[in-house]
Amino acid sequence: MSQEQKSGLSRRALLGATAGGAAIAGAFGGRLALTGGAVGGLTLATTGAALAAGEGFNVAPGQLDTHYGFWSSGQTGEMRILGIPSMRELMRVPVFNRCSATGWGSTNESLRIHQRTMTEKTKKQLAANGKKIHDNGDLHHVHMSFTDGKYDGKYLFMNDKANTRVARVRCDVMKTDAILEIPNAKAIHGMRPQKAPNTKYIFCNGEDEAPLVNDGSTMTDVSTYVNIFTAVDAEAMLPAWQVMVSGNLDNCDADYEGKWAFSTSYNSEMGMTLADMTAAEADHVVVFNLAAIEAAIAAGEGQELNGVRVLDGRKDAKSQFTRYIPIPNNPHGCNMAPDKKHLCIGGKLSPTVTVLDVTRFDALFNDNADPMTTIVAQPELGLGPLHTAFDGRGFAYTSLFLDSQVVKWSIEDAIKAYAGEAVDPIKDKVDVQYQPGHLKTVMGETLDAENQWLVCLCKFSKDRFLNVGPLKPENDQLIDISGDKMVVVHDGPNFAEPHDAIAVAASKVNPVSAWNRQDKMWAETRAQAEADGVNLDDWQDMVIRDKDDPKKVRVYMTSQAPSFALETFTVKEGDEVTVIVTNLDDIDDLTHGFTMGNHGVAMEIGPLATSSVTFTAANAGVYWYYCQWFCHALHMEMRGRMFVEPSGA
Ligand code: CUK
Ligand code: CUA
Ligand code: CA
Repeated sequence: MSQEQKSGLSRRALLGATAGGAAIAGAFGGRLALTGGAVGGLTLATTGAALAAGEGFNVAPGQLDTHYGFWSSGQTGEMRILGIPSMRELMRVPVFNRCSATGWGSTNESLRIHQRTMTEKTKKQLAANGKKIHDNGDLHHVHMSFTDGKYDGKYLFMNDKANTRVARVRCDVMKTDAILEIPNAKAIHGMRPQKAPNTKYIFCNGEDEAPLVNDGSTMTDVSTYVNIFTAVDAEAMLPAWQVMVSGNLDNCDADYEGKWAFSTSYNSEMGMTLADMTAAEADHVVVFNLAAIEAAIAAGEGQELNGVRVLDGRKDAKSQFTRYIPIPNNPHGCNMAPDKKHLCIGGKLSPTVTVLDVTRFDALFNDNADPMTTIVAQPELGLGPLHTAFDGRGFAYTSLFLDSQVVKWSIEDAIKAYAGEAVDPIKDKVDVQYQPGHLKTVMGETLDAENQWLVCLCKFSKDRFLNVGPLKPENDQLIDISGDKMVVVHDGPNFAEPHDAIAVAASKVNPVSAWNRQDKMWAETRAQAEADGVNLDDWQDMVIRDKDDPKKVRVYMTSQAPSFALETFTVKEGDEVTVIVTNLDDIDDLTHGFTMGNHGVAMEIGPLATSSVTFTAANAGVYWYYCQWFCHALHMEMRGRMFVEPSGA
């Protein structure tokens, strides 16, 4: 047996243990071994068929893709833009991470966005560690803003599970323009925009349980723990309201009428150990009644905590804010179908997807109807169903983590089968490589669902690419779903760890090629320039020492290929230096950079943009600065010197 086969088998065994939990390890163990063998054997056959059928995905050099793919990056903390169907990576947009190329996380403009809503606790935590911002994030979900159930091309929203944040990216410039640290909640995981009538709210699931006032006064008494669902005002990027729930919160979605949000919970047990979290036969989906919540918020109900009004939607409170629908053990995915009616809940530890009819949710609140009456189907699809995607023909596609497959099934037939008719809802299964998490049809989370492509985001790639060491890439696969049979047509290696993606028709997204000089991104920098008597829209080559704080020096310079307006500038040892660069080139694709040698300072300045960065010049001497983005035949010559005079001088 080769080394690869050995490591593959041992990882499968490990997966069985971690994914299934102690209680079900035995049940999955036998099946897993079979799956491992089957997948290995089928790989070649699948690939062969794909190469023959996969014409449409091949986008020739110079040709443009038909769709944008907006990818999460998990623990890398950025957002990525891919082209579909080519699966070419087009751009990385730093969000929660620091970026060496663009200076995100070190420019003053990005630091302001990072610090806008930072809590005092976070500031204290960071300061104690000599930092100004968190430089990591765990970005699982990217979603676009909606108008009337369709993408409107305005914003992209994304979560940070690691540091309890939500961020927004502007689609006109594809830059992060707001980061919100959500108070009271812990670990924002599932996150979705309201679909209709438009994206007024971003719904955010707090996954981790903690005392509501988490100040150490109660720690081991789990009865004091809560989980919090947050609605964020999408325009202001501030919390609108919060609801305490029973159990924890995993994934969420919203309906197409603008009435409900809903979240899965895998820990209705409020267990603190794996055994406890998987102990109950059923967990639940929480349904949030937006009208009832808004009325209560308007009436000033609940309690104010850290600037947010918090309502009690826990089971014991018997409120009109929430209802709880039982779902088999530890559900995961929460996906609203574009038929406006059916909500699909991935079973994870159960081989089923539970289909809920959201038009029956009114009765849950108005008549206290039995929650089970909202369940209209529960097809058994395979092992480890996680997420479900939809096309425009009534088919659903569910990822089977443990089976390493995608299953195509008919929602209508699943409903018939649940009602007792002898019909098999499963239409096709295809092997994917390997262990899929999210999967996405093109436009499938909107009323414009299409029928051509499915992207399947596999957690492992194992033997699909050249070996790059113990850490392997993930594998995003493109599947042609236009025919009766699904065909895997492309492998796309990807770095840690894209959980989720959306695919958006190119016509919906219209980014600019040069910045607007009045852009709000550098509004504060502009205000400072005005106070310094500097016109940021004109040629600048000025060094200004602050009148009130003579340790502070501001260095203004324009950049125009291939030179900076300042070839030298002089400061004193110990000065706090702010360099403000405006790129006067308005030519397509002409980005400059500013890197100060040996100071850990680097940033991007896009066409007509202004960027600034602040550092302390701690050591006397000569330091070269240079443009780090290739801009001209004389790009190497685009450099200058900073003279740092000894402090005694
Ligand atoms: S979760 Cu990652 S595979 Cu964070 Cu969307 Cu399901
Ligand atoms: Cu400017 Cu390189
Ligand atoms: Ca559970």
